[in-house]
Amino acid sequence: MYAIEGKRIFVAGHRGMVGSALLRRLASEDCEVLTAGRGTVDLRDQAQTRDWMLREKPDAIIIAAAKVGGILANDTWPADFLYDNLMIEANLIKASFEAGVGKVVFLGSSCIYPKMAPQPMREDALLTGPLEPTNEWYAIAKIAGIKLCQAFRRQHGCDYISAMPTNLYGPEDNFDLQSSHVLPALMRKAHEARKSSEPLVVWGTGTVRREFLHVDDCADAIVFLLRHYSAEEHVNVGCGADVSIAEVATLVAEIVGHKAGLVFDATKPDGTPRKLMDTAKLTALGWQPRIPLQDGLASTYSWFRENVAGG
Ligand code: GFB
Repeated sequence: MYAIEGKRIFVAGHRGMVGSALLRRLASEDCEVLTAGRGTVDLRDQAQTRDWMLREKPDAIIIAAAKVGGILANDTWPADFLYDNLMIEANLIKASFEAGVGKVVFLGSSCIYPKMAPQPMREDALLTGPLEPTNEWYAIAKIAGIKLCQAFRRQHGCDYISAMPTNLYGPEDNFDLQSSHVLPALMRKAHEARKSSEPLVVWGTGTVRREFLHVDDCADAIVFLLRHYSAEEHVNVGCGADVSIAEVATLVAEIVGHKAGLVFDATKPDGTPRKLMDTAKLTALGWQPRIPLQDGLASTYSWFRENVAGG
């Protein structure tokens, strides 16, 4: 439906895990990729964002720029997660309209759904119940982004769409133990403890379940939706299977070679009990993930060793 050949595509947030995966994915396409580092334009600043967009006039934009983090970061910095994300998306979506951008893909998160949404979570579960308290600030910003795309589509006929990825992992992830998501944290902790008899410390009870998708699969799905999807409702992006945190911690420990077992830190929050996406809509459009969890974790661990841990 939307030909990207010969187009100028702005990847907002190209230094992040998703943005850098989009650059890798788009490198094989016949399109020009535009990027803007933080030193060039602060996307939280309306005038800077508008000026840059009016000057560059991209044909399409993928909004991968966001303030992101794991459960503790979300819980600790609610103002940043709400304000920064509202500003980034509002500035980019309005500036896209003003600059005549032909297609916008806005990226959200599976935490937009109610804490107790029926599993697997369908797109129409949005706004049917209360959110998970640890990440409601981020979720509300992302829900506002979906609604802003829908509003511009309704009022002005803009081809703005939204994709909701599940929990992602892969190269360029944040491995900082306080602000990261679960997989990079477990990988780092297992790596650092692998030669000792120290158990791997897992936050929460380990019983909650998450669906993990490799970021290269996610980038592929986003480019697929950029090309093939144009409608008001957002689309879930996931792999359709979940694991418990204890199971995935065991898998990480095996991959890393950590053998001293797991211990659970109940002082840390569990968050949502389960977050499994219903991916029927994306599957019906013709997209499938390719990277099994075990392979994706093994290659991410190699990336971590080479790029973060120093061997
Ligand atoms: O990945 P994570 O931080 O985020 O945590 P959420 C997932 C689960 O893993 C929680 C547990 O139950 C954590 O308690 N966990 C175990 C750990 N060990 C660790 C650890 O060492 N570090 C971390 N971070 N978790 C985020 C949202 O929720 O997911 C965001 O806060 C966003 O808004 C993102 O939606 C995708 O899956 O709970």
